[in-house]
Amino acid sequence: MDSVRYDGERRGNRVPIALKILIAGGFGAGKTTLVSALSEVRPLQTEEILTGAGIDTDDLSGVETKTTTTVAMDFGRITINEDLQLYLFGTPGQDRFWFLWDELAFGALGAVVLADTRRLADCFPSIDYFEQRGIPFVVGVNCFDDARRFSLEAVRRALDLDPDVPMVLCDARDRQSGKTVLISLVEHVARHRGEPVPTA
Ligand SMILES: Nc1nc2c(ncn2[C@@H]2O[C@H](COP(=O)(O)OP(=O)(O)OP(=O)(O)O)[C@@H](O)[C@H]2O)c(=O)[nH]1
Ligand SMILES: [Mg+2]
Repeated sequence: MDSVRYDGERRGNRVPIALKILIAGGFGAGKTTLVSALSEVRPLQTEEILTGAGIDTDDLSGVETKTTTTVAMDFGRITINEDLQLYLFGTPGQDRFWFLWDELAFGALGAVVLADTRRLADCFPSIDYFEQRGIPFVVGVNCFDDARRFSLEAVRRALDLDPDVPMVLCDARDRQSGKTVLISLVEHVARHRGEPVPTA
């Protein structure tokens, strides 16, 4: 979280700082939906149709109505002010795309792990990934209409999360709800780095 940059030709033009944030979580947890809801530009998506060919690898239990899946990444952008932009990268949800993760995570400020309480275990690999690399993250519990409601404390216990990892209930379809998740991430990153927590 740096100050302003200027362009290389020293014309004094301000170049906004771009911070990279990952939106991760298990298969079908709502990553693509969240990036789309938050992005001010038409999001880049890499959705492919789920076909019978994936029957042995794609576990659709709990998300039976899902028809597509991300096969590379999602990309979206948010302008905070003239000096700061957030670049959002949604990860693919399925294990067979793990080879992309190191590229996507390179230089990331932090991450949102979306959890779907119908398939909570699916977000363990994302949590492990960020914990092992010391990348600060928050957990957004995406409240699907047909999912049983659990308290955040119950979800925290089930995920065996450190007490300092923020958790937020959210609706990935809703921009305002998504912003609340991002704000909690930015505040968490600031605390993690020992920097002053930004105020809205
Ligand atoms: N009711 C409800 N549906 C949601 C919510 N978030 C996502 N969905 C729906 O759930 C389905 C899966 O969402 P995606 O955003 O594709 O999930 P994903 O995590 O990107 O999936 P993969 O990339 O395949 O891992 C879509 O049909 C969404 O419309 C939510 O908060 N509530
Ligand atoms: Mg997706």
